[in-house]
Amino acid sequence: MQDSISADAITQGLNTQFIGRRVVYYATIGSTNDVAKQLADAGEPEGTLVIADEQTAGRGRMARAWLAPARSSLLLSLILRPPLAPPQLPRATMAVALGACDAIRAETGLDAQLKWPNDVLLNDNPRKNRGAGKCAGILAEANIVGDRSEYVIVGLGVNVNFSARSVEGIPPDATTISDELGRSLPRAPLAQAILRTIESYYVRLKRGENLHDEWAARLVTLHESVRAQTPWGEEIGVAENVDEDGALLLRRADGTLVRLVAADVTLKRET
Ligand code: BT5
Repeated sequence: MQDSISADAITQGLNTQFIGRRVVYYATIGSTNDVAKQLADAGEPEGTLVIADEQTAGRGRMARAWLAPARSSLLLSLILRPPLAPPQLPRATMAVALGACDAIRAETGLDAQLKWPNDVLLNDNPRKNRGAGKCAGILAEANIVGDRSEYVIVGLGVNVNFSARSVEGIPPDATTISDELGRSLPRAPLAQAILRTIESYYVRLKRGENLHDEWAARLVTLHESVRAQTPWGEEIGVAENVDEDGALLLRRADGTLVRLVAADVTLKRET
C-alpha cells in the first residue's frame, strides 16, 4: 500500500492539546529533525510536528543512516520544550518511546516492546530463537544553552508498509509492521494514535510525574547479557537496571558497575 499522508490527514480529528496541532509536511526532505530544529530556533512552539513521506538524509544516532522507501513509513519529528535540566532530557524521549510502543501495540495488536535506549521491537522472542525485529527508532537532539535546554527535537522513524528484506542497507534484524502483520496499514491513523499516546505520556511528564517504571517495564534487554559499544571501547556485562534519567547500569564480570548514556552507545544481546 502506498497511501498518502498530508497535514490535513494528520490534524483532522486528532484532538490533541498541542502535539501535532500544527503539522509541517514534506513529500521529500533531507531530515525532518533538521527542519524541526530550524523551526524551533525560529521560536516555533512546543508540539509542532514535521513529517515527511521521504527523507534523502535520514539520520540515526551517531551519524548513522535511517533508510525508508518513499511513502512506506512514518518519518516525523516533534518540537518539545520540556521543563527539564539537560541531564534529565532523556525523560522526554521516554515519553515518545512509550507513546510509540503503546500506540503500535494498540493499532496492530502486535507485541511491541522497547530495546534500550529507544528502539521499538516487534515480536521479540529470544527463547524461541526468533530474532528481535526493530521496527522503529528514535533520534533526540537537544539545544542546550548553559545549564538549560531550549528545546529538544525528538525524531521517530517507524517502518510501516514495506518489506525490510527488500531494502539494501537495512540490517537483517529489522522488521516492519506489514512484515509482521502480513498486510499493510494506513499510515495517517497510525500517526494520529502515536501522537495522541505520546501526548498523554508527555503531559504527565510535564506535571512532574516520572515515567521511568513504565518505560523500564517495556525494555527487553533488562537483566540480559549485553555487549555495548562505547566511546572508550566495548563493554560486556549484564544490563542490571536503568536509572531515573534513562542511563543503563551495566554489571561487568569483575563486579563493577558502569553507567552508559544513550547518546554514545550501541547495544547488542550477547549471543
Ligand atoms: C535510530 O538510530 O534508531 C534513530 C532513527 C531515527 C529516525 C528518524 S526518521 C525521522 C527523524 N529524522 C531523521 O533524520 N531521523 C529521525 P540508531 O539506533 O542509531 O539506529 C540506526 C541504525 O539502524 C543504522 O545504522 C542501521 O543499521 C539501522 N537502520 C537503518 N534504517 C533502518 C530501518 N528502516 N529499520 C531498522 N533499522 C534501520
